[in-house]
Amino acid sequence: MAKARLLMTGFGPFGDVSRNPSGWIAEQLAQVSPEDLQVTSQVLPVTFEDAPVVLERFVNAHESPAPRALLSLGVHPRPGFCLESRARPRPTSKSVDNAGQVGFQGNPTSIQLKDRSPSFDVGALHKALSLDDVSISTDAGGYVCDWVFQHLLAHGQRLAIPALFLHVPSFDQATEEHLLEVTSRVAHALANL
Ligand code: PCA
Repeated sequence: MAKARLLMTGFGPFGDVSRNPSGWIAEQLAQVSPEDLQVTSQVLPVTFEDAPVVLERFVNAHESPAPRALLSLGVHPRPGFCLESRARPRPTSKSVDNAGQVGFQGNPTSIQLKDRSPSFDVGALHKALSLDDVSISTDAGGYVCDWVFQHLLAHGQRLAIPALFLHVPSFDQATEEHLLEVTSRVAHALANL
């Protein structure tokens, strides 16, 4: 049987994160494609303007035949993993991105979002995963991850497939093995909804 295809993104370096685990995980899982999954990945730049553009190009290039799900990853400064359950309409963080911008400076986007939350029951997915250091978050941070999350949701809605944002801990807080293990479990659960 053909493997289920999942599109995964992570981010490159930014601020004081010189090695971003999210981009690393996405690249690793595309190489080893866990269990019955075929992961195709893309590393996004940490800029409000370019990240959604690179995301759109990536999804468009791989949307036929339709992937089973979309999963975006980003690092956060906390221990543990967060399944993000709500995206903000506009960035609110005061931190500059890699282009020196605070928030999105371009024209208002034409994103058509029916809902700012994933189309499936994140609570049920969380319960099914049953992993100690994975929790549900209602605040994706208001920075570039949050901004990408709403674009990701729009792609998921357009393609009628599940889309999810997962915040992962830094390399200081989790081993490489654990980062790969938890992310592949989430990817697997998402692709099998
Ligand atoms: N984390 C940042 C942006 C890129 C990343 O990996 C965030 O949480 O918004």
